[in-house]
Amino acid sequence: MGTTITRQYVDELFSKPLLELVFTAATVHREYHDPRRVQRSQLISIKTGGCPEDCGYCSQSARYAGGAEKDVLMATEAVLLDARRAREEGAERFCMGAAWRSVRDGEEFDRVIQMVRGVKELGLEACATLGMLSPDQALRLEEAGLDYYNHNIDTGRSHYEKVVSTHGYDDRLKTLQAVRDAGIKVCCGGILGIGETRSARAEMVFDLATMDPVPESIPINQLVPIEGTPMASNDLVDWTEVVRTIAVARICIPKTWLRLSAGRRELGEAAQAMCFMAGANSMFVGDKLLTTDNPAFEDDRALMEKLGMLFPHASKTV
Ligand code: SAM
Ligand code: DTB
Ligand code: SF4
Repeated sequence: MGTTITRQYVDELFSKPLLELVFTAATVHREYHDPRRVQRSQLISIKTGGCPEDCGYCSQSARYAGGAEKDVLMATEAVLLDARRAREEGAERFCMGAAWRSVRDGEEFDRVIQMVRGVKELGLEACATLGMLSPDQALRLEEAGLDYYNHNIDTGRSHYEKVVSTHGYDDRLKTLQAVRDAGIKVCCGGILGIGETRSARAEMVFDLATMDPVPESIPINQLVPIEGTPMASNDLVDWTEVVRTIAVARICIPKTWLRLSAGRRELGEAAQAMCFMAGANSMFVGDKLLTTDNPAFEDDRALMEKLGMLFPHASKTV
C-alpha cells in the first residue's frame, strides 16, 4: 500500500480545487472507515521542558526563554491517575511525552516501562514519545506492551534542517526503524506553519505515503506559536491548507488513523468539521496537549454531537 504513489501525483492532488479534493478524500475515507468514528487519544507530559534540542517550534527546548519550565519525571502513580481519568472521559489511547533528546537506560526509563504496563492494565492503548530510541530500548517498550511510538518527521526532508539543527531527518528515520523492527506500531506525522512551502508539505506526505509499511497513525499538527521560540510570530497557515494536507494524506494513505492534532482551538469548529469531512478520524481529547491548551472536553462533545459523530465516554462522575 502506498508504494506506487509518485511525487508528481501528490503535487497534482495539492493543486486540485479544494472542494473537488475534499470530495475525493471523503469518498476514499468511506471505502475504508466508518465516517462517524473518531479515535480519541489523550496526551500527558510526563517530563516537561529542559530539552537540549533546538526544534524551532517547541516550548520544551532549553534554548529558548519563555517556554515550559524544566520538570522532573512524574511519579508512576500520578501518571496512572491521569490515565484513569482519561479513560473515564472516553479516551482510547494514552500518550506519554517526555522532553528528552533520547532515552537513557536507568531508573527513569525503568519508570516509563512501569507506566506503560500500568496504562495497559487499565485497558487503554499505550503510546509514548520520548525522543530517539535504540533498538534495545524499543524492544523493552514492546515487551511492556507499548502499542504505538510517536516520532514525527515533521516536514519535508528539504525543510527539516531549517527547523532543527541538533539532529537530522535521518536520525528520525533511524528511530522509526527501531520502532518498526521491535513490532511497535508507528505514529509519525508533521506540523504545518513552520515556514514550509506547499511543496515541502507535499514532500512530507509523499515521504509518509512511501514508507513501507506506512505509519498506522499520522498526526497533523498546526503550529501553536510559543513565545520565545524562533517561530513565535509565524503566521498561522490558512485553514484551507490544513484541510488540503489532510485530504491529500487520506487519499494517499487510506487506511491510517489520521489525527487532527495540535491547533484545533485555533482552527475553530467549521474548519475542524471540514477536516473530518476530508478524512481526519482521530483527535486529542482533554483540556491540555503537552504544554498548550486543547479544546475542553465539553466543547468537543458538543462539536461531535453537532456533526453527528460518535463520542462515547464513561460518566465523568465515576
Ligand atoms: N521529544 C519528542 C520528539 O521530538 O519526538 C516528542 C515531543 S514533540 C512535542 C512531538 C511533536 O509535537 C513534534 O514533532 C511536533 O510535530 C509537535 N509539536 C511540538 N510543539 C508544537 C507546537 N508548538 N505546535 C504544534 N505542534 C507541536
Ligand atoms: C504530535 O504529533 N502532537 C502531540 C504528540 N505528537 C506528542 C504533541 C502536540 C504538542 C503541542 C504543543 C504543546 O502542547 O506543547
Ligand atoms: Fe521539543 Fe522533542 Fe524537539 Fe525536544 S526533541 S525540542 S521535546 S520537539
